[in-house]
Amino acid sequence: MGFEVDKSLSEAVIALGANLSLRGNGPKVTLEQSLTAMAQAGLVIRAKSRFFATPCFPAGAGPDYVNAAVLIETDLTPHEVLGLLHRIEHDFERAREQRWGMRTLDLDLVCWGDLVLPDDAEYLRWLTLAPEHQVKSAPDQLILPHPRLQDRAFVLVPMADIAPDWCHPVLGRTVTQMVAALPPKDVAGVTPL
Ligand code: PH2
Ligand code: MG
Ligand code: MG
Repeated sequence: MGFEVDKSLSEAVIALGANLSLRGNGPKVTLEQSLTAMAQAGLVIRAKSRFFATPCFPAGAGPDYVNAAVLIETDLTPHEVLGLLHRIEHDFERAREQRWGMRTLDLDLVCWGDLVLPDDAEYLRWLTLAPEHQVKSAPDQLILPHPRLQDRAFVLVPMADIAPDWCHPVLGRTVTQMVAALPPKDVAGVTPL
């Protein structure tokens, strides 16, 4: 019986980011506070990465970010967790204005075990979206794993702290392998605080 309870729990990774101060606090304090908010909302935080300073993407679009990642355990559904993350972002005065714009707090659900959402075909469409379209179109539904995960040192390097062996269900590569495939200067730019 105990096994059934365990099976209903899922492990997921949330990427945290911020590059604007809020209520007199810098991004690192905001990220710490958001972890408390997540725990209060019932997410069990199994592992927490270091905090990193990372150059803004796209380059020049704003101040450097602080990024981190956490491994959570929950019996909620991915959509329920997404709703909870949006509520916390809202509490931290996150305004959803500009794509890749500056932000007081960004909480992204980046993967959920080996789940692929919404389905394989739609996932592949987002995965292979040409860079010029990436700038303009944002998915209006939950896509898992995050379709740009493999490109971003500011997501993968923190993830390597907490889930180095997680294997991307479509690309078939572990976090460690995806970090190794990034341009070395991208990885070097992600510096522990
Ligand atoms: N998030 C973005 C856009 N650009 N750049 C860095 N360094 N870190 C981020 O978390 C980040 C970004 C959109 O969510
Ligand atoms: Mg986001
Ligand atoms: Mg983001």
